[in-house]
Amino acid sequence: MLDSIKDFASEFFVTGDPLILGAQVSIAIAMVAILFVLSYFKKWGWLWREWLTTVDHKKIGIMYIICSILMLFRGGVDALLMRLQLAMPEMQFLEAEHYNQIFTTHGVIMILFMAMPLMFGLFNIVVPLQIGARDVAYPFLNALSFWLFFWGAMLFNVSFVIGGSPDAGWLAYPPLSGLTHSPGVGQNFYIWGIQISGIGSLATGINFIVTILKMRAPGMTLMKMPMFTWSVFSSCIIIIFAFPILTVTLALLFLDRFLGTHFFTLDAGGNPMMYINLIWMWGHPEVYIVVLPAFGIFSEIAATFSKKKLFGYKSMVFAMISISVFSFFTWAHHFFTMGSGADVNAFFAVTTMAIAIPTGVKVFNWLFTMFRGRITFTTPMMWMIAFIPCFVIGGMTGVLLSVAPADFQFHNSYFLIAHFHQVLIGGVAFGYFAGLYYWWPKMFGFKLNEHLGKWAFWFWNIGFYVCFMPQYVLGLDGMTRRMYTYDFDMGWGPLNLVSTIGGFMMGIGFIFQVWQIAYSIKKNQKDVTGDPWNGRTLEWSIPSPAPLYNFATLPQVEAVDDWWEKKQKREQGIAPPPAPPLEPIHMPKNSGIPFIKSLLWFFVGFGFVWGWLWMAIPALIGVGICMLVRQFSYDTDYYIPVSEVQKAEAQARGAAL
Ligand code: HEM
Ligand SMILES: [Cu+2]
Repeated sequence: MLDSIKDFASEFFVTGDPLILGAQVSIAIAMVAILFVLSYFKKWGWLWREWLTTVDHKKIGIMYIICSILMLFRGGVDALLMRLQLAMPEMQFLEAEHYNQIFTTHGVIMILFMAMPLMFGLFNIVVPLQIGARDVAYPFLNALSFWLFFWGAMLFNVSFVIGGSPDAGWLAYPPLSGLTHSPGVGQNFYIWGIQISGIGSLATGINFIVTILKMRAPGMTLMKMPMFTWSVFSSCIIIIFAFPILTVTLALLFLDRFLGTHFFTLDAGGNPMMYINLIWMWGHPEVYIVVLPAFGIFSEIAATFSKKKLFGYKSMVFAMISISVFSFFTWAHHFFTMGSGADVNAFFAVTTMAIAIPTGVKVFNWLFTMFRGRITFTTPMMWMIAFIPCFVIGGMTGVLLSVAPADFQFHNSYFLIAHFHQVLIGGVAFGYFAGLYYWWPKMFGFKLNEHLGKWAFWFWNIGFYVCFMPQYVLGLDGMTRRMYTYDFDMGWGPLNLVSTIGGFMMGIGFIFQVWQIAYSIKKNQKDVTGDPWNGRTLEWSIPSPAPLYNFATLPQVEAVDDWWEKKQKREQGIAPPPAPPLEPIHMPKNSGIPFIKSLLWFFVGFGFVWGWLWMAIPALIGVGICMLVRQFSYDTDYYIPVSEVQKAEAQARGAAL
């Protein structure tokens, strides 16, 4: 009896490595500390009422952002561990298997559990405020999306201490990810973690498309929408077409592993290349899902801090939409080496190169927006300016990779690693950082400290080039990706050392950011204007942080950059039309169901990971019950009476004077 418990425990808990043991101990301590603090300060009720059951888009946005910063920390630690291992030839810091796990978790976490939630956080915080709405179209679904993401991410992360991490790369190609080559549970954690959070992402895509189409303030026609909202719209269009592919692909992979079907096996009629095609039909659009909103952020920032209208609004919209369509026709550039022949490769090479055209249009639009503008070098603007050369180099190396015959040389080399980090860090990460700095005062009512922000900026930026430029050379010298160590004789040592130093400089940049956040919270220099950057769009017309109902009366929109135009008119002495009388405001009620239902999904996933149907099936029934309960709840909304709106407005505006 005792022996079988011991056997089970040794399979269940990840053991052996001191790094993992250390992490296990610190996770346990952190959890106990959190439980203690919540109980000691009697905060459980507050946590449940204010956060776990909230359907307020602003709070959901904040929760997304907190999670993504934690995930950036974990993904970043993974990155630095790998860089340490590669710093010198024949290093013996990580073993091969451990290295494989780390690049897999790093890739998955950075893209799916860092970039995606940071993006959704910004969607949530900004879009309803920018379009003059009181919430998203489906607030309940929005909360469900968040909690599905949260518990999916938890399921993925728990593999670090329970069962073992996946190690077949961030896209889990079979046959490596199949049962024969990955018999452990790590790959199941991968499938279920991504699957659960992926359903949440799909729901968010639907939610924001409906929000943008149906909830805009009166007068805001499509062509008067702020550019960030356009970018969210085009990103969500991609989400609703791409995420179902991911769901199906992972489901088929799971069937192969769980029931022994042969969709992607090498024998019995299966074909692993089918998986690779399918996963990239999602995977390539996915990179545009995350980069388009960054383009939107940069457009807002370029206009605001150059004090000029965005140059070429229409061409920008056209470029965004054409990128979202084109992104579906380039997937095979990830495996030109598959052997599909010259015609197929030529098609995908040309479509890939074609995407450079709308992207180039955007770069010129940003440059012309800044041209002759009165530029102020705030931190968001600095990230914006640094992004342009970085993204241009990344884009150009991308065009090099798209030359199919040349790609036979570059494929899976460090040249590729340098290229995609250049667009993912220089485009996506820098973009979201800029957005976070820009909208932070709207979220919390105070700015982040600019001085510390500039330190963070320089460490990240210089570190970036020091880390990734040498990798282009290493790639051309023949160093391939996912290599856990290399011989002294290869001569790759010095450049790798430089690259590692750059990686750690970015780590210091991150520490500065955390310090900056902590410092600014402590200082709490209130922004009483609601419009600290002299902004152009509607979110800056209301107090910060926005009141529960966002807009006491819905704004009447007349122009692109409506708020800017209204301010101009006011300066010219033209009085704004009198505000319409206040009316009771219709709001959604909080609900515990999204949290509980997603937690049940976690148990469904955990059960299937281990093949424990006794856990998975009851949890699945629980999910069904949650759906029924929601189906028959009729008391889901309420009205805020005028007197309360008046009180809240007086308070917020009072603070604003
Ligand atoms: C903070 C600085 C970062 C550093 C130093 C870094 C470093 C690395 C390293 C060393 C690898 C493994 C290369 C290999 O052995 O094949 C890697 C892979 C990868 N990174 Fe990063 N990375 C960083 C940030 C990011 C970000 C922000 C993203 C995405 C938003 C990202 C996405 C990926 C992906 C998708 C892979 C491929 C994983 C795989 O091969 O399965 N990285 N990175
Ligand atoms: Cu691609």
